[in-house]
Amino acid sequence: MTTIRNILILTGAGVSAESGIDTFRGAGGLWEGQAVEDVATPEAFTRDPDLVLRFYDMRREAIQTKEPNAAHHALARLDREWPGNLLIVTQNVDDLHERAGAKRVLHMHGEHLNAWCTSCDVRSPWTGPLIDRPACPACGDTALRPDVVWFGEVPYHMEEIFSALREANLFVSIGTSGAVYPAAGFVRNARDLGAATLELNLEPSQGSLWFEEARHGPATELVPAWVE
Ligand code: BV8
Repeated sequence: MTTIRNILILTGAGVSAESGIDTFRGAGGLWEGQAVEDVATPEAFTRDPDLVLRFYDMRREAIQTKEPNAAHHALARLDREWPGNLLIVTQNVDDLHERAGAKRVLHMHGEHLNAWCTSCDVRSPWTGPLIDRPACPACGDTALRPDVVWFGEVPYHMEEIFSALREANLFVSIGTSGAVYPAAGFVRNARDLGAATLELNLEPSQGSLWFEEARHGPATELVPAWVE
């Protein structure tokens, strides 16, 4: 049994569900009846920028009223106390991992609380709406978009993520449906590279079969129990 030194944790919308942030594909659906591929794409932004900006304005405002839950706090504690390498790769664009105190966090799909200027390419912290086309803090142009990775765009931090996958002895996937790549393929990369694999999710994900172990239930129960 390899000693667990390096842990790679992948989180998805399910880790924030109990904080009141809707998941993408759960019942009730986050996407206001829109197909996610119709809103989270550069084509949608070109076709109907107001629709996309309003959608992200609504979500950016909503997350600022939400609090981290017991799963975020347990992961932050693990991050503080774990002596080996530990990396939380989140698909989420909320900041609940950080607000729970986690430090070693990478947002592979971007962050709601940043705006990205398509004119000067600078990303700036942003909490307000973008629908009124505010001026970029860096260059003054009115060319800000959500700093979020849409379908067809390249996820952030892939180099760092793959080098953490190569080092990992344990890969834990928490609260994700395994519907979106390349994140959904990480469990296979981890296995091929010799890591142990664990899924903590409300129900079996699309990738469940690839995990050596899978525990099903709410993250606020499963994650603190696993961290203990
Ligand atoms: C890329 C934006 C190239 C942010 C998102 C065909 C085959 C394979 C791939 C593709 C293909 N066709 C197209 C692709 C590529 C595409 C893709 O995967 N499409 C899918 C639809 C097939 N991927 C891309 O375009 C990506 N880019 O591939 O570039 C590349 C590749 C490698 C290296 C370099 C370049 C970019 C994808 C990013 C898209 N952006 N969001 C935003 O608006 O928020 S995706 C969106 O869905 C989220 O960001 C998230 O990442 C993703 C998955 O959602 P989940 O987080 O899993 O949430 P979901 O609701 O689905 O599931 C929640 C889970 O939680 C459920 O299982 C539920 O049971 C569980 N749960 C619920 N409550 C709880 C719970 N668990 C525990 N406790 C609870 N209480």
